[in-house]
Parts: sequence; C-alpha cells; structure tokens
Amino acid sequence: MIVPTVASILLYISQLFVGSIVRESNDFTLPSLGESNTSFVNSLKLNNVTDMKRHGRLSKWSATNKARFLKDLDAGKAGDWIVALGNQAADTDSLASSIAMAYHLEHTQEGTNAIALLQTPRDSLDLRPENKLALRDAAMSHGDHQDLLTIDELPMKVKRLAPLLKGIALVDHPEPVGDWKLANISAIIDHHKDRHWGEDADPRIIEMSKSCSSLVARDLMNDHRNLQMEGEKMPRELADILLAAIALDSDGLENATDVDLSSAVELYKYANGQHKKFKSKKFFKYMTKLNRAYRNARKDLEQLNFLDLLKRDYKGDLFQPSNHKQHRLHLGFASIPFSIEDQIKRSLPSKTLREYRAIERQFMIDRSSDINVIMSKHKEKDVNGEKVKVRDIGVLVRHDGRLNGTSLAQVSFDNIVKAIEGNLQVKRWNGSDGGDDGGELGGRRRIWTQIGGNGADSGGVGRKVIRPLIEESLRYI
Ligand SMILES: [Mn+2]
Repeated sequence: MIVPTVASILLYISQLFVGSIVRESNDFTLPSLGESNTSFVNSLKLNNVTDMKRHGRLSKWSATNKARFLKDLDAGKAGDWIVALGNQAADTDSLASSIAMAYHLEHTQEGTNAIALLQTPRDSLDLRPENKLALRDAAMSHGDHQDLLTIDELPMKVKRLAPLLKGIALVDHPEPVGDWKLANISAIIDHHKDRHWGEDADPRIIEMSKSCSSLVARDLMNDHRNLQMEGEKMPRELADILLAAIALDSDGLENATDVDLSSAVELYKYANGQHKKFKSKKFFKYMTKLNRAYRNARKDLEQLNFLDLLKRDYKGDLFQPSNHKQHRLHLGFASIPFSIEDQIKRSLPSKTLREYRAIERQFMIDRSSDINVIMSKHKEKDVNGEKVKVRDIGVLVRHDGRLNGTSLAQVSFDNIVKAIEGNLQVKRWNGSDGGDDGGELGGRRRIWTQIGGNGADSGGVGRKVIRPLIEESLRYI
C-alpha cells in the first residue's frame, strides 16, 4: 500500500501550508478533566483471579509492548508498527478485539510489531464498569491501567502519527475516524456494514456476527494453532476477555450467530484446559453466568456524575462541510442512559440547566468539539402506568472553536434545528429550568423530547438515524 501512504503524507503536508486552516489542537488528545468519580463493581470471582495484585501474562505482554512502542516512536521508528484500533465508544467488544488483534498480528505475522491503542483516555477507562471488570478478570493492571496504551498517552497528534505508521488495524468499526484516515489500513476485522475502506487489507474480514471478538478470536485461534505446536501459548487471559465480550454481545449466546458460538466454544476450551472433556451443559451455564455478571456491572452507573456520563459513551469526529474547504468541524455525540432531568438532578450541586450546560461547554472545549449532541434514552411510565422508552436530544453549538465567529455557528445551529424539527417527531423539552434553556443571549442550544407512536416505536430514533441527519444538515453552512 505504497500509493495511499504517499498520498496521505502529501495531504498532510499540503494541509500544513494552507494558511486558512483553523487550528486544530487536541483533536483527539484529551486533557484530564479531573478525578473521576468511578463506580466500584463488586468483585465477581468468575475466574480464578482472586489476587488483586497478580498481573497475568497478557498484562506483561501488553506493558512490554507499550514500552517498546513508545521507545520506537521516540527513535523515529513509527514505521515498524501497526496500531490496532477499536471504535470510539470503547465498549467491551472493542476493548477485547483491539487487544486480541494486536496480539494476533504480532504473533502470527512474521516480523510484525502491533499494539492496541484504546480510544478512551486513561482516566475514563473505568467509566465503563463492565470494562473494568473485564480487565480485572483478565488479570490486567488495576486502577491505573498502566499496561494499556490510551489515546491521551500518544506523544504526538494523530494527524502526525497516522501517516508515519506501517498501518492501522481496524476492529469493531469499518472506517477510520478523523485523522486516522491518513494511515495505511493494514487489517480490518469487523461486524458492521462494509464501508469499503482498506480493500487490500490483510486480513480483511467483515461478517455480521454479534460480536467482533468472535471474528478476531476465530482468526487468531486458526493461525495460532501452528504457533502452539512450537510452544508459544496464547495467554489464557486473552481468552477470558474475548469470552466476556462474546457473552455480553450475544446475551450469553442466546442470540449468537454460528461464529459467536464456535469461537466461544474454542475459547472456553482454551481457558479451561484443553485436556479436560468439553461439557456443553457446563459451557452454556458458564456463558449465561458471564453474561449476567457483565450485564449487572454495565448497569451499575449510579456513582457516575454528569461529566462521567458524557465521557463514558462519546463519539467525536471531524466533519468537512462541502462549501467550506478550510473549515472542518468537530461533531460529537454522547449517549447517556438517563433522562436530561435525571442528569441534572442526580449529580449537579445546584441542579440547574445552566450548570448542566456549563459543564457540557467545558467538556466541549477540552475535547475541541464544536457541536455536541446528547442523546438520552430512558424509561418513563405512561398514562396507563406502563413503562415506555423515551429519548431526549440535546444540541449545543459553540462559536469560539473552529466555527469561528457567530454567523457560521448560527447557520449550523439553525440547520440542525430545521433538520430535527422537520424530520423527527419531537417537541421542545420542558424541563426544570423553564424549557428552552434559560434564554441566555446567543446560546445556540436546544433540547427536544422525541414523541413516537405506541409500542416498539415509542422511543423515537437513535444515533444511527440522527447522526446522518445532522451531518446532512451541516453539509452546506
Ligand atoms: Mn462490536
């Protein structure tokens, strides 16, 4: 893949000399937003990992690899490395897939150096309690997560690093995000719709399984069998973390595809000693138990405050409007499983919408985000006392970032309002602060509640519909 690499370097160089480009500091490097109020999951001793201090083989491999990678970057040898990337939401599937993918490439492709890069800043890793549990069960480093490489630890911007790398390996998403587009794509294993990136990547596997981890595991275990004969054994902790992801994504295999099932069987055998006879009843029971434990962990968000919730499931990307070649926007989407009213009442000291917006605005400044959309999904009781799903959509547009000056920001905001009010069944949110966001002058922000029909449709539409709708509305600003 020499041609795209050269092209991306040229693109990068040309951007340097475009004087009008708006400064894009910290696009994907994330300053610490202070200590997180993380929740502590009750230790579930699903495996034999009872000693908190014991780090497993996977942890040691990962820590050594991280040190080597950072040293090589320093020495100008980024071109020796493939970086395995999961998606930005960084769920357990992405976590497990990216670690396994790096291990896979490094151990089965001759002379390859590969490392997993988590798209979550280190201080946010524990904001997904199920990931915290998965890392703990895989005997990874606790609390500080020093054995993992996170996006905030990169010594240079993605824009600079991406074209220097040998390549990236995409797992659990089919298309590179933001400046990762400047990198050569060495491998893709994913279970989303094919977006035709990296057509000559190797491996390039896109199949509609429940869990991407199942696909990575299948490829890894196939290739790994040969290595095992030579005495190189895969750490069992890797099997544990992949099993956790598969259990979660397939409801304990109740909704599994063939590859989810077959990979889970192989991983289970591996984790429990291949000499033992495989008992299917025991296996299914184990997967059910695993699913239940991780599901309970995932729900345990009570101790997360509003800022934690914002950070927890946030996807930001640079967006290029067609009529402003020199302007790119950073458009971010956060999904929060509480109503906006709940988000305000449960953790904010003064419990006001104004305070809520102030925190959101500061978060946007820290992430260099120009437009922020908060999708919140929750359940409410309807007039008949039945629980129905409700979604709120909150939008906030800043004018002091890349949307420099108020007119671009205003046009962006007006377009988004038109798109949402013209295409979705919504009503203005009428919350604790008197509805439409306090009336502060020049505040380009609004919250809506989606109104749907009865039954399955009552919850309105989610990020998959709203994101393209908003992007389309920003195509000409
Ligand atoms: Mn996935």
